[in-house]
Amino acid sequence: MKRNIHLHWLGLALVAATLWLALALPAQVGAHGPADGGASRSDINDLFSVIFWISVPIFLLVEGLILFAIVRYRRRHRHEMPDQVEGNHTLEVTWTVLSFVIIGVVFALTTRFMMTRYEAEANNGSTTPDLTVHVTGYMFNWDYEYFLGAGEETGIKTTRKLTVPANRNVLLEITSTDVQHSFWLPSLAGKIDAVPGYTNTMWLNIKEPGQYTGNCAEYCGTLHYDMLIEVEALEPATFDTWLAGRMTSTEQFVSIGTDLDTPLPQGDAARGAQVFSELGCAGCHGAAPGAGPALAQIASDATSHAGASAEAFLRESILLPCAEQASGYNCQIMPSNYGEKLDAQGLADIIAYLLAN
Ligand code: HEC
Ligand SMILES: [Cu+2]
Repeated sequence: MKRNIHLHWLGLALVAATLWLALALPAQVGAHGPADGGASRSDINDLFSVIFWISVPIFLLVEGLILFAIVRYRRRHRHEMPDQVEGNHTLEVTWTVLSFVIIGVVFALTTRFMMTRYEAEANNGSTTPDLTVHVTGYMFNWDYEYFLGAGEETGIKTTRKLTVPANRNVLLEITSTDVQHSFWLPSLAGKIDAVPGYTNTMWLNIKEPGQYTGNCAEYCGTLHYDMLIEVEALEPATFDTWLAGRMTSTEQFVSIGTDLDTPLPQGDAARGAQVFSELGCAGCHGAAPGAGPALAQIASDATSHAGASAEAFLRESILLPCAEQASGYNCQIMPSNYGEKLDAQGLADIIAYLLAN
């Protein structure tokens, strides 16, 4: 009997500890909310606060009632049968109606925010963006394509890193080529889904130049954690210089495609390391075998490939992942469009980097 009482206290202590944890954690969630820098962060924060403060009393009430019921209606003696209460129409109708009212209010606030303030604030009253970026998510990286105004081609494309001007209206048109991803920039503008076959939009008007990071917020596969978003917000004038420079180099850009034969220029290993990281190769090819084989030994492996030179082997492995399968791996996992993102120089640089390892 004594032991049972101890167990009761232990149970109560557990419930109390769980409650405390549950109450303490939402504060942490708040700390991850939008911070300075973005267009609509304060709106998102306000919305979060409203919902949070509606939830707090409900949570306390429900958990309090549970505790009350546990204590008040517990079985006190072995043979005692506590009161069996069943049903209460007034209460049931009340909480059903109340829930609907609360959900209705939250729905209305959210819709109002999404329909009006979310877009209008970044838009600064004008309807055309200064820069439009097509954002494409795929397993497991992000591609960006830049347009002036609402859609004038620049030819500029980047992977993983998004470069934008601060204090200007930037419209992101977000989609996906495979599964559902979510474009999340917690310190700038919240998150929005990247859905195949559908385009979602997000406005940015970043007040402070600097580096911002985000991540894919929809679990999409093995390397979901590595779908980083790197945003670099430049002073408008610096951005214009960057843009002009990139446009000139893109004009001369000739993608290598699936060309396995034209001789490559001299590669530069240091630049190759940079391209390797920009294109997200490192996500699959780390120091240890991951989604793809580790490439630390690739120099000697590649040399031992009968018939082909190390360079030819690497070139083929990068441009046509499925041409020659590394055993134990699925070649479909490696994106097959690197030939579109690389020119002869870029490919030569990556190969130089891999061979220098
Ligand atoms: C999403 C994962 C993923 C990414 C990103 C990726 N790879 Fe791969 N890679 C693989 C897989 C899986 C294989 C093994 C299948 C095969 O041989 O095609 C592979 C194979 C290779 C091989 C041949 C290795 C061998 O031992 O045969 C090379 C070289 C290579 N990748 C280079 C690159 C480079 C360079 C990049 C970036 C431009 C890159 N990979 C990006 C997954 C990836
Ligand atoms: Cu993802």
